[in-house]
Amino acid sequence: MQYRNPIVPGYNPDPSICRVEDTFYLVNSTFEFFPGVPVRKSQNLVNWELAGHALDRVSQLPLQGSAPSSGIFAPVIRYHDGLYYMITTHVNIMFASGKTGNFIVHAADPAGPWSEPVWVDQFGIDPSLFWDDDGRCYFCGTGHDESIPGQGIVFFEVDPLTGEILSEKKFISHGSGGKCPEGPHIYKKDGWYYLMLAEGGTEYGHMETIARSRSIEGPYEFSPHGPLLTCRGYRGLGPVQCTGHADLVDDANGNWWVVCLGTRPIGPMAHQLGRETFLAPVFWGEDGWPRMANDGVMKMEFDAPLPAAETVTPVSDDIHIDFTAVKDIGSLPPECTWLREKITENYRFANGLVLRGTQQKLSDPNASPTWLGVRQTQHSACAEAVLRTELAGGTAAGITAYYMHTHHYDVLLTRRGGRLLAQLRKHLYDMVQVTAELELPACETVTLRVRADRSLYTFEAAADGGEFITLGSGMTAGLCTEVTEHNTFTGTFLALFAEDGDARFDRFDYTAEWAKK
Ligand code: 6LW
Repeated sequence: MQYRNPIVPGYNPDPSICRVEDTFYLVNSTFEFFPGVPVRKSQNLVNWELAGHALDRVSQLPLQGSAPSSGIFAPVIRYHDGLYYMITTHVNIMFASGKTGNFIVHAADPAGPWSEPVWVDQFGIDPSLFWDDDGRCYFCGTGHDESIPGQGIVFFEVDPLTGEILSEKKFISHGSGGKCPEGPHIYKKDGWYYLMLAEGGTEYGHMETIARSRSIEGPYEFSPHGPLLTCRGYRGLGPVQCTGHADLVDDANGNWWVVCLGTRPIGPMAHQLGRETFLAPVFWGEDGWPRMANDGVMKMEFDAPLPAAETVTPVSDDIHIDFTAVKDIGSLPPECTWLREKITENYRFANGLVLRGTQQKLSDPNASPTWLGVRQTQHSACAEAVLRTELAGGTAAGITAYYMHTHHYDVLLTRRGGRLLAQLRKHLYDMVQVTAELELPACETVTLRVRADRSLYTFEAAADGGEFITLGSGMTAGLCTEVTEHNTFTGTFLALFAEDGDARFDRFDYTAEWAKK
């Protein structure tokens, strides 16, 4: 059956997947955004329902003051003996403690509630769990090997309910030669232990390598076929780039699949949607090595034997919210996301969503502005918001196309000297400028609109549902990961915001259009 990639579009990196009977569960990293680690479920690997988040309260996920692209790095989801486990790294805690940021939460229901964290005393990222046939649970993740010195894959037995380390730490691999061996997972099949790694860094040299051993502690021998998947070298000519950080899963029909992160650049080495989750079929050769279809090169479409293919329905990323019908913050769609802290008193529901704008602004580093966003999932996308015009002087509120505090374009309403103004405000690096301003007639509501494509974000405003007037545009390139000052790992959101006073929103509509073939 034909299916399209990415299976989880928009900023959803570092995927991990497991299967329980006929249902698949998938998690992604979330960095400085709250709630953390979305848990999606599917029976056909194409239609994914956002069941909840593994980290949905501050006691699990303190993000105040987190730098861009810090917070929650790669997660892993596994199931054993009636419980779901999610292990990940809070890198702020890792660096602040100098000891560890690796923690495990567990749940009987993947939709939650998930437990409070238990910590595993290992400095490094990308932790993973593996249960052997005898029920013993093992941790593997990155670590610094003093003996080389360098980054390696550290391995030890662990109690997944307490985080207690139960055996001596060993380094079982240093990769096949790519930089940053990370994202390890252990699998067992036909008497072999397989160790799969991400190598090469999560950019354009990324690859997923696989090795095997008859002993779980190794030594591990790498596949003679080279990387299971990559877009480096001669494989790097397609529309999907940076593939790596993968996880393997089989379905109830005995077919195997790999999920991995990848990017859909708008042009050579520039992507703004973030690293997304892709799916490809995997086949096991007579020699016992797994091979990804299409010679390990990710495609936008595959024709493959999907599980429960009869349940596949058309995929839509659209989100429509009538805030006048929403009674409280808990009733918002699960895709709604906050930047760092979800300060609930700044989000009130009274015949619409009243955002209480504070002194924390979109352009402040490490801040928690009043901000409510959804991930942009396709290059062609549109976000509309209907605001009431009862703004106090100096308040600014509207929609932001937001990558991070130094890279965002905002279409907003404000008042100055009693005049109602629509503005286009752009922040790129240390340049912040209102590049367009339009005085609006007296009106009850204003609809702000952002239309995105591979080249531009176009910003418009319409009074009382009338004709849209274009304020201007911003280059899509300005919101790309590759142009940020430091290495970043996130993606573009379309978000409502308010600064310096209250703003009331009647509705928010996000629509996205899959690229034509
Ligand atoms: C992830 C690690 C990585 O934990 O980036 O570059 C981190 N490689 O695998 C964040 O995605």
